[in-house]
Amino acid sequence: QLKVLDSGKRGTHAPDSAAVLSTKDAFEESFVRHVETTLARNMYNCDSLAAYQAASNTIRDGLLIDWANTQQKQTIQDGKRVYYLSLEFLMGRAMDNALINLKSRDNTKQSLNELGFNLEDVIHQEPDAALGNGGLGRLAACFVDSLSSKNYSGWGYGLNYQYGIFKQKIIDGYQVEVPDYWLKYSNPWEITRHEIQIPVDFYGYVYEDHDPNTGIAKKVWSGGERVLAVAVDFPIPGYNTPNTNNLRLWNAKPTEEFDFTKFNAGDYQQSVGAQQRAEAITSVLYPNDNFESGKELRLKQQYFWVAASLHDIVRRFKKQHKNNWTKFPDQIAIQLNDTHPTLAVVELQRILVDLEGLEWEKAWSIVTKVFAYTNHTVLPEALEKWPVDVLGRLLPRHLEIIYDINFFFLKEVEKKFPGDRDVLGKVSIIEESTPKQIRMASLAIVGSHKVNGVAELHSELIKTTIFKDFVKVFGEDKFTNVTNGVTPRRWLRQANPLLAELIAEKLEDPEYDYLTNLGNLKKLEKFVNDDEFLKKWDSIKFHNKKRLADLVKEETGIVLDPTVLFDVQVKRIHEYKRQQLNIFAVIYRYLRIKQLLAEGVSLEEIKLKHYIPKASIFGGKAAPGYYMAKTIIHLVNKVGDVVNNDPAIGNLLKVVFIPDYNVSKAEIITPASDLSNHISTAGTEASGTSNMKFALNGGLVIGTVDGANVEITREIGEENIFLFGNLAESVEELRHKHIYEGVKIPAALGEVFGAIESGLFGNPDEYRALVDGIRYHGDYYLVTDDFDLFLQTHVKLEKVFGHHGGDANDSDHLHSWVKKSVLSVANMGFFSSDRAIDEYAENIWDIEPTNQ
Ligand code: Z16
Repeated sequence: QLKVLDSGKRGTHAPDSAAVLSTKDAFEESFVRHVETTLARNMYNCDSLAAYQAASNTIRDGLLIDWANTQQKQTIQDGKRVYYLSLEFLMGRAMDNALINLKSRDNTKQSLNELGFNLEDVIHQEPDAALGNGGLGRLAACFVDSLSSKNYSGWGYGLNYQYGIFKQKIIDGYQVEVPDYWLKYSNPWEITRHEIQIPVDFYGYVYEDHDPNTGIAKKVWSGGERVLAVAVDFPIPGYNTPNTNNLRLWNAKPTEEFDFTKFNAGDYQQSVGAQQRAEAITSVLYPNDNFESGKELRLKQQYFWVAASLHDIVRRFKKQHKNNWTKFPDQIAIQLNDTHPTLAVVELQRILVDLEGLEWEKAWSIVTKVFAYTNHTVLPEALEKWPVDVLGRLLPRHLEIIYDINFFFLKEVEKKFPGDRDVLGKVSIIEESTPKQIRMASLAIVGSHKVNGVAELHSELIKTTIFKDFVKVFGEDKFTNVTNGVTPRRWLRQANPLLAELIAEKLEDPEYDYLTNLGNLKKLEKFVNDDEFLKKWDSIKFHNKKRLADLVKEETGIVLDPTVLFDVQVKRIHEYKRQQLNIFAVIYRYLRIKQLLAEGVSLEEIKLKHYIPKASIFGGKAAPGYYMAKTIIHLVNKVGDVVNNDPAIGNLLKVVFIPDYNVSKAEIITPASDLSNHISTAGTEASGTSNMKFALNGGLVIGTVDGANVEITREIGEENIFLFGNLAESVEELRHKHIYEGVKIPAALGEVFGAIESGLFGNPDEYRALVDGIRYHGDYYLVTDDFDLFLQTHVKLEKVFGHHGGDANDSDHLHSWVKKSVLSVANMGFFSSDRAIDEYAENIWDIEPTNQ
């Protein structure tokens, strides 16, 4: 034990964020110090990138003190903490968000000005932290923001991928993937905890041993390969509170242990090389959204992350509460974000039984109290299953435990439904297929005390379809709903500062307290007949559209007229999300315009009588191995080439594909939409979260009766949204009909197919799979059933939009469209991720906010 003399200074702290960021002098002093010491540069030789690094290091310094104070406070209060286990955290940029949450944006802007920099330029230097694919990863990012902002004690646990989601380039209309090496310049927001290194084992074998004291037999796993998990922490500031939680992501590092047999055999190079391969585990994020490819490295990532996180959680518990295991579920809740972390259930059981010597039953009752599982999809191709032999080779002891869990579980099921082989087969964790597979969702359900879906419709669907047999076994109460939400700090205040400001003014809320009390938006309703207000509202949308037009010009060279209807669909490209439905309708519109022109109708007359001017704006990434999604991207780009270069069309129609859609681009695109598309085949989109972001920013929605669209409609009123399409309850029958009676192609869609096949958009063979999938292979996503309804809904909504969007003096537009926009925003309070987190806290985690 080292003796340290207490000089009376041990309680001293460096300045916290309030001290560093609330005065210009403090900020500037720290900034200059970071330029000169951290960066080893000087103020004469300081570009925007260096300024970004100096500024973020300054903010980071303050945050770390807030972080330390928070952790100390939380430890003393000794309340329950939630751990959110997610393989993806799609954080985006950190700097602007930190300044907003710390309420230090104005001071920092002025300080940077005095130093000769522009805050916006500096903010744009930061690369996105893109450690996620889409909705699931961004939800995790919104949730950690809400955990801090609502004063909960809650940590995120994930992986620190060296490469995030690939960057998308569009070359000749094709998607090309470029690696995203986001850590090129050192990352000021991450703190590597070199002292926290956790060994994680793989492979090896299991043998039986006896406890030397009791003589009781026990299983011992002797691993064959060891990798170290090193903790990398990201402080998560809350809005308007000192509460600062932690996001801990793991890096894989080789152990220092050495393969001496190889070394002694003179194979030094080989030996070092094998060690170095450990780092591959955390090198790259799997780029699939709603699809599981079943690769062994993915399973390795999952176990590495889960083992390190649980070891960390258990170590922290033991420091406070020794081996008082019955207290464990009172102190700790663990949320499984999808089935990716399901091995955590098995790992905790292994720790308690094999390492801590608890009896199986006692351990299992702790495990099932701790875990809860969120399901995010019903798509069969997204449900994780691991072949028994793959898992057994990588994790031999875990496979035994899974079999034991299944054995005890099926025994209970058998008691409840004696002799019902059918139910047993359906709920078994092991699927008796060739090869045998482990159903991760079944394991997650059996190991959890609550299972939730992410929107009402979805939560009902899982109870009646994929999990219906588990409802029979466990009863209804285990299955619940928590509708998703989004953080209004990033998705309103940060993305749309002008609208956020107008709202603050109207709510007489100069401190922007509504950002953590989003229900207050309701008060906007009373201004809905105030023309001055409506004009201001509309002019902010116009400003945001100009900002997007600038981005589009920069990225694609295409010039958009900001007065036309901006019709947006940005999200991962997937057949179930039906970007193909959208682009087919665009093609139809183009064909009709061409036909009218050919009949001698003038452009002006077409605008007045047939089609209002609009820009169709697409964006999103396709998984690199998803051929059909890539075909859709290609078609959108080729349609754009034809339409945008047709001099007869003018501004009547433009088609844009924005490359590399990501969080920071979403912050520009979302506030600029007049209309956004959420048009998945009914029953396929679990929730959707961009629908919430668009509506919160005053964009109207065209959507199917799917996911959270249903609840958005309930909140904002059906007169303020454009719903269309067949309902989820009809899908099965329609699919059946397609197969047994053939697919009927509506006339309008037939014309579109004809144009594609004529070669109007290049070699028709390129689109063969897309068209034939509909014509000859059953039209699984019901494009034919919803196509005409989609067109009709457009006719209706375009009448409401009118001809002069963006013209503040068009009173028709103001009193129809803009009013709907205001009423949407006023009623979107429910969709704050703060509300979602409160529901998890109360109904699933049983935790209360900490005292601040
Ligand atoms: C994902 O992004 C989602 C589900 C899933 O199983 C896997 C991934 Cl990577 C999405 C859903 O598709 C979307 O509807 C939902 O809003 C989002 O998860 C968050 O719940």
